[in-house]
Amino acid sequence: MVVSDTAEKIKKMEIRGAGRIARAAVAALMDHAASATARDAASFRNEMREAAALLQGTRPTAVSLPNAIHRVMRSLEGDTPTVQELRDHFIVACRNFISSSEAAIERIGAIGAGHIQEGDTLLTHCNSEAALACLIAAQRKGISFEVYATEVRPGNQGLLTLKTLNEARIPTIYIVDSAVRSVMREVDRVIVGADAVTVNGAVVNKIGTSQIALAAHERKVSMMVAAETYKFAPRTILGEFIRIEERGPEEVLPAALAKKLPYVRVKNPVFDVTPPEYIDLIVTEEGAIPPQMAYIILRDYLGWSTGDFGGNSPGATENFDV
Ligand code: RUB
Repeated sequence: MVVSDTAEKIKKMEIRGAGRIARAAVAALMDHAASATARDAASFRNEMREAAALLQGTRPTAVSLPNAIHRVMRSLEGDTPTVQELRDHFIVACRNFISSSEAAIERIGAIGAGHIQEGDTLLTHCNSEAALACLIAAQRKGISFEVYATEVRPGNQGLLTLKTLNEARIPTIYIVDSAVRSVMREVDRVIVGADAVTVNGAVVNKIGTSQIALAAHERKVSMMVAAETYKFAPRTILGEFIRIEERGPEEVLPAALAKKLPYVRVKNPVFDVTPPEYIDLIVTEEGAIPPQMAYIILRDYLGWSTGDFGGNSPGATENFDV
């Protein structure tokens, strides 16, 4: 697909969910590389940088997006004599990213299923393919359980979750977001995905996740997060915050109605931050870890350290210098 089309789809949330956004961006870069017209390596790199910047500017919160782009853009580093070689190298990197991302979901499903027990009642929020992979893998293992799925105002991503759970024949109860605390006494564990995981183990996910975590904490219900390691945010090592996306007011209040309410203003943050104290486990493709181990994932599995961020270093997630 053309890069600008993919960028538009991500912006409009026709392509959504942190993992899908990352794979779609990399697939678009791969197509772009295949059809790039540049005649020399330097112009090819420039063309790819421009495309990468366009994609990266689409949604600010999902760290999977800059991390994925950074990973494939890194393959353009070094001395490669011809455009064709550079292109081939880049396309292989893109294919590798996409297949490793898919494999990560499968592995997370297998690990997460090990934490779901016969007769459990789970609760999930938004639409996370990593969280759903755990539920589907548990179902395939023959474990019987039921799931509360939230509506997810204002985007209604809960409907996508219902569809997937129904297709997998998993008994599901649909609730409005504000019913979470009322049903929490019947819940054994909460399972959600992540758009970003910070170095101290805080999880950024769909708005409402932190309220769910609070309600779970109050009732000592286990809070599990399913997240591929490329959702861990390297720049939080420096104390940098994850930017929380705010979307337009019309997603919450129709414009025609808003016009009649001149004293009313809408605030529409679409993600929130759950502190590590309210999270029991983060299930990654490298294993299930307590949130306090997030730094170990960044340092030992992903190879980041504070020294990677100086000046023009390739460590900067928004830096396409190659
Ligand atoms: C999606 C959302 C999902 C995470 C994880 O928000 O918050 O829980 O992205 O999803 P939006 P996945 O609909 O605004 O993109 O596990 O599929 O990466």
